[in-house]
Amino acid sequence: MKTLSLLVALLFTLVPVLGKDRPNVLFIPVDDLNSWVSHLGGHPQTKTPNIDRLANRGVSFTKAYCNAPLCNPSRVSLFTGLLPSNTGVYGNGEMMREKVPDAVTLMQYLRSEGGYSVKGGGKTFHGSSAYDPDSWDYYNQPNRNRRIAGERDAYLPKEAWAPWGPLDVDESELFDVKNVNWAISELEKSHDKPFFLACGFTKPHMPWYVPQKYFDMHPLEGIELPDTIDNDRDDLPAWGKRFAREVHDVSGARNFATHGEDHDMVLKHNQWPRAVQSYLATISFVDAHVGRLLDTLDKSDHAENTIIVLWGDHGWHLGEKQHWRKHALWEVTTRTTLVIAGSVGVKENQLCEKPVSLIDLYPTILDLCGLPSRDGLDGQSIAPLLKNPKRNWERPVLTTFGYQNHAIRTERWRYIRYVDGGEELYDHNSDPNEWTNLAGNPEFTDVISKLKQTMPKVNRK
Ligand SMILES: [Ca+2]
Repeated sequence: MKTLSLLVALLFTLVPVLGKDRPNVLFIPVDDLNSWVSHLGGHPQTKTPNIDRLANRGVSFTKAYCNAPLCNPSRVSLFTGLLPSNTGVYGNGEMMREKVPDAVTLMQYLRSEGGYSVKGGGKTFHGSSAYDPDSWDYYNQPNRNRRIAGERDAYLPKEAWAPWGPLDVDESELFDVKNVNWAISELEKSHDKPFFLACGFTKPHMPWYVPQKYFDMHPLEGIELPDTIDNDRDDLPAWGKRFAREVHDVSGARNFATHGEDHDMVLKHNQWPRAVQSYLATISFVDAHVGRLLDTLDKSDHAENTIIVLWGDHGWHLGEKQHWRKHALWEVTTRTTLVIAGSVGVKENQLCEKPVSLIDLYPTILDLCGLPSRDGLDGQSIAPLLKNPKRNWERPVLTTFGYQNHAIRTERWRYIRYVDGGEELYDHNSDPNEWTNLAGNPEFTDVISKLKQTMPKVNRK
């Protein structure tokens, strides 16, 4: 009798993580979203009430970093659970299945081991990898309406780099809105299996063309510019200067602003406030449609049993270090937004200040879904931080950009080492903007040699 009651008790313990009772996952990748969400304070004028209310329901990470500061390597790394130094995917040109043909993506694992239905739409992987047939049961890719083209300010001369401005269009015509509409239709259905639903936003990636109402939320007058100093690049080693100057696509350096450096062009045509306004407007556009997803989920049958994970794929500069876009290894390039909510036992309304990485998402989701951990993943589940955001957590975070260029971030330090041996060291206790490179200072030799030990020993070509 005693054995029987033990068996019954054991069954009840196991039931919540079996089959249909596993939690669903609503996965929200946001392209090129840095830390400019209101509750992280990345910019004082950003308005993201919906991402903030998601954060109120869970844990938001103040030190969340990408695995690579570029779409394709960042996403391949996240979805395979392998660091760029192990995938060999460093740029936007490499195909995931050519580099790591046997990788088992997060979606494949959820389907085979957890019985999940796995559907995605919009921008999840970069480019054609989105259609990776092994990764999805269904993929939604709305038509892009090529007739919708934004118009930059009419007074600008032809050579000005300024892909931003208000759009005169019904927003239901926009790609991200169409994709959210599809994800909403999925959330409104009942499902006979647990689901993993990825609804990936293509914004706030450039161009920053969104309807006027989002620009109206951020009046141009009084727009605050990021903190910068004029000579910030002087103490960078050669590769740091190169990353600051050029858009470096690993397959070959190139500068999108063909008539000069991005920052010079922005200054020349007085576009800095306009650019900041446009990025803020585009973030508010995304936030509004994240709100529609959350509203739908709240009203659905899945409200109580769905984990929500919202993440940006890397950071973005708007003039810090006189740099624009991503493609570098600094705080602003590598830091992103990461919010996890909706799982049983996750603390509500918490900011976690421990450094974490997008490489940790794969094992974390397995953990939250009650699946066995998988051997060979490079990340580590951060579920313990979701339950206790202040617990001890000393795990240096690695970001890689191109072959053998790495940055290590701990709670206090950022250490960068480039392929030619060039180094940068920043002390975030005294220099949160990373204005002073301490790498040449003998006082910090020991700090550097300790941080250096955490760099990858193997770098796949
Ligand atoms: Ca500097």
